[in-house]
Amino acid sequence: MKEFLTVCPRNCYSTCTFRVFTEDGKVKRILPYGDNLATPEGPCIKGLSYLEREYSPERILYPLQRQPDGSFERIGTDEALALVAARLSDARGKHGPHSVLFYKGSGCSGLSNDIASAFWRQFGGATTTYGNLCWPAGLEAVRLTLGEVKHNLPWDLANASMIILWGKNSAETNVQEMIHIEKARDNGARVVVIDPRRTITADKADILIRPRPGTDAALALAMARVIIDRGMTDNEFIREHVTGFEKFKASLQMTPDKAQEITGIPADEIIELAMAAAGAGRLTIIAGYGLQRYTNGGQTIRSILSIPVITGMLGKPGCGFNFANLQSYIFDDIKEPLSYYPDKEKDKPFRRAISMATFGPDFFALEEPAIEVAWVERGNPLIQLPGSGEVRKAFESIPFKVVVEQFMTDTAAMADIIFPAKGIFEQADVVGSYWNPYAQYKPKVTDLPGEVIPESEIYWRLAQLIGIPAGNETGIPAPDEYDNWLMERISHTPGFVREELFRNPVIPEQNEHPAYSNMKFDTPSGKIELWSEVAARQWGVNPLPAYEPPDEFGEAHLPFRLMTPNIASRIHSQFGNLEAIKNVVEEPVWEISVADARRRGLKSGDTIRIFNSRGEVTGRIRVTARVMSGSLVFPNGIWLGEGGGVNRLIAPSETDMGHGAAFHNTRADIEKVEL
Ligand SMILES: Nc1nc2c(c(=O)[nH]1)N[C@H]1C(S)=C(S)[C@@H](COP(=O)(O)OP(=O)(O)OC[C@H]3O[C@@H](n4cnc5c(=O)[nH]c(N)nc54)[C@H](O)[C@@H]3O)O[C@H]1N2
Ligand SMILES: Nc1nc2c(c(=O)[nH]1)N[C@H]1C(S)=C(S)[C@@H](COP(=O)(O)OP(=O)(O)OC[C@H]3O[C@@H](n4cnc5c(=O)[nH]c(N)nc54)[C@H](O)[C@@H]3O)O[C@H]1N2
Ligand SMILES: [Mo]
Repeated sequence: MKEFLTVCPRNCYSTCTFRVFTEDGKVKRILPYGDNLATPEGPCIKGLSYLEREYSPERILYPLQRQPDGSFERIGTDEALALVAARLSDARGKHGPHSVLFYKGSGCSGLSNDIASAFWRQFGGATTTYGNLCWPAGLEAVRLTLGEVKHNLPWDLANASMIILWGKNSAETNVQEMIHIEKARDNGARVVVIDPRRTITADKADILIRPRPGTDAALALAMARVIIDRGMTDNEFIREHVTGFEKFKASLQMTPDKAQEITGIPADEIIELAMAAAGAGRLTIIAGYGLQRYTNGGQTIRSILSIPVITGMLGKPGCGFNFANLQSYIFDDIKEPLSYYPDKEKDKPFRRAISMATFGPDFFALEEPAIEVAWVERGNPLIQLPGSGEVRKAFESIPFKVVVEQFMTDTAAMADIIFPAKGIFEQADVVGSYWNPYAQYKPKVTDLPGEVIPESEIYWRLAQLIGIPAGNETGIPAPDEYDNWLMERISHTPGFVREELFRNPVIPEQNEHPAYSNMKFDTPSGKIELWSEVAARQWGVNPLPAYEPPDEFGEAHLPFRLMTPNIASRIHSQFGNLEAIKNVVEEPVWEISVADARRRGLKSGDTIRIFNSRGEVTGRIRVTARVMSGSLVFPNGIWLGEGGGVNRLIAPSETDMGHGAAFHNTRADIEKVEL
């Protein structure tokens, strides 16, 4: 057997390194790689399922063309490329390049994705999206406060004496982090989870605090007030490194009693938590992404971040604020956050952009030219975008759609032409991470099956057909230039040795650990900004961290709030179709609290209709004490055929900063369906 070291390119914190073994050109075995200190125990169940996924009979291996009756038929690659090239040329010739929509999701990371941007630039531009479904409110909040988004090495958690997992469910979404949290506990650390749900992460913690969804800023600000009132701040740290502290202090109207009213957490628990945090000595707060997908999400993150700031728990071992660590994003084009901003002036000649969070309404508000051709890759917008009813209508209205996919997703099912997408083992690439500190090389391990060609080659061949300048210089390398292109691409980046990258994961030289230990903050004042002029100017929010109740979108009268978290067995809409996964997980169900079930006369297994002004879905319920009264919980990413489609109920709306999607503000009511 031949052995390779590779990395999982899914959109996940862990970005696990693992060893793969091939025989006769097929991957036979996957084993952990202990020398990546962040992910020493190897991949999760999804990573192990690559053995099935890459060879799944459901994988699309040939280009497919939609037939008049809606079914798909295999079509030759040359023919498919010619058809698509003709539609693209025609749209561009008649209506300009902005009549083509380029939509990319987060399905596969790596430098090769740059080739898509290069192609569309050479095409003359396109209509694209800005913002992001995932994390931009929090990224922006950290950036406004600290200048850069980074944190200590994952294994430094073992040095913490207290860890607060604030709205993060690591046991499902970052399983590798639990290794380091367990070490901290062995060393005597206290672990607190703050989450409206009792997650499986909470099962492994010492304390669970369950605020009402969307109210964490009130909790954090009350804690800050307790810390200040009791004289537990680090005054020297504040004097040296923080701006706006006096204004912040003067603004703090949030007493523990008031926070109790808002969050539902008893005032004495708030006081106790605040004092434990300030007195911890080495406090690490790990903030997840669920709690920033609200209309107040950015301000929530700024409020929580005020706690390590006023207690001086930054820049030291065992301390910090872990939201994301972008220190392995060393390659210019994948660096945050530039691609997330609608830099309208700069981008004008290249593109017209609509917000991902409000895709449906933005799409229908587009002026001339209308969209003639859509190109979708690495994403499943029909399932993952909020307001998915409008998203469906938008796609239905587009005359010609191309989707590059591995499986027949709900989005692929709407395509006119499907190009089969490469698998994890089938093209070399370089992958960064937002948690794992290593930059990693992903080698080509197996040949491409069927008639699969990677996107890089699809673009190169289309460029030939359309008459777009292609080749290494234009960023659209020919297939036999691809490896050189990748090599060159990484050679210009300082901070790591290229040859070493081919051997093992590399922590770039410029990785700062502990993060912020040089006490340089890339903010306008050069200090940590509790008061941020930029926040007020750019996003129209209070320049100080503040609590705003979450917007109810005019549906405050509906009794339930929808929570649509991520689950261990899938990455959003991926993996759920595999036998390896189906064998170990139950069908997705709607979770409802014991109290609400009793009130509505419901029991586990009943079918309910979940509805609001935007639409309805139906599903079976599970009655559980893990969910708070007033919440309904259903995982995101479930395909329509599996009973998904929850994003139909979710209003297309942006977070307070960063152009994120406020998925979790949604309210709904339920009704029992008599079968
Ligand atoms: N297995 C698996 N791993 C994944 C993913 C996946 O789909 N599956 N997705 C990856 C991606 S793209 C992302 S963005 C991350 C997300 O990783 P996480 O941030 O851990 O995941 P979420 O499920 O979005 O949210 C975390 C928790 O926030 C809680 N929450 C919701 N609202 C509130 C609130 O108002 N206050 C508080 N305190 N908590 C709240 C939810 O109950 C949930 O348990 O995970 C990555 N890793
Ligand atoms: N209601 C609700 N909705 C949410 C969220 C939520 O919390 N609640 N979370 C949001 C978040 S955090 C995120 S990140 C988004 C994720 O939403 P998306 O970015 O759409 O991600 P996935 O659902 O993982 O779909 C990725 C697709 O890419 C395909 N793919 C994999 N590899 C390749 C490749 O190499 N090439 C091509 N062309 N395709 C490939 C996969 O088969 C899969 O169908 O969803 C968001 N949607
Ligand atoms: Mo995400």
